[in-house]
Amino acid sequence: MITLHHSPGTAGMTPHLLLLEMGLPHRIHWLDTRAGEHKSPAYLALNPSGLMPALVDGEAVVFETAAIVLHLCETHPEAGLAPPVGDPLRPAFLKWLVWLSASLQSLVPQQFFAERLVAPGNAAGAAEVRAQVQQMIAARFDVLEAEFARHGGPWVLGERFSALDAYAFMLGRWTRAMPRPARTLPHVGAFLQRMLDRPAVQRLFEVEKLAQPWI
Ligand SMILES: N[C@@H](CCC(=O)N[C@@H](CS)C(=O)NCC(=O)O)C(=O)O
Repeated sequence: MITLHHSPGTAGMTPHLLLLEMGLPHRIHWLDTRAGEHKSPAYLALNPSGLMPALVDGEAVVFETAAIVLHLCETHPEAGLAPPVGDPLRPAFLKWLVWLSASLQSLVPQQFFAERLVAPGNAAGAAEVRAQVQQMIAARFDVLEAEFARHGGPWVLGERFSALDAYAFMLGRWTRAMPRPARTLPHVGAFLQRMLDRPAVQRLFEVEKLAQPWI
């Protein structure tokens, strides 16, 4: 049985959505973040960074969202959520997977927790960092918008639905309260709406008990 260690609405949404899309039996261990469970010795034994998510699949313990995505896609190729090695779309899949993680997701905590990047009590500095990072995130979404405009397809890879769509959906959702939400972009906004129609996404919101607005 696969166990996903997760907290509603956080980065584990991507693997959670993939588990639902793939129809894989799994259980979720909801981390009690208010009690600091993600910093507890038991959780640090799974993810020494004390960050969510972590996935336990038999003997395998996987942390980092992108690594979990790859693990699920590679151990369940029958789900068809990643182009296999040799497929002409494989390089694009790898490129966008790493881009979503390294070039986009990595910016988001910096705007949610801008206080961590300045000296204690420097509220003005934190506000400045937050505003700058929000602009950087908006610029990264412009890159994704341009990719959708270039290929003209409904999904990140064009005509093929893939695990990238789960990841891009979560990141787009995270901008919903930022000055320039991803939903306001013509192509990315339409993509986010399209994702909301998927039964697995509806189930995701139900299981995670997330309130509107969803994107
Ligand atoms: N690169 C990591 C980032 C994970 C991450 O930052 N998770 C956040 C929730 S979205 C977290 O655990 N935050 C708790 C903290 O910063 O203490 C991944 O993709 O798994």
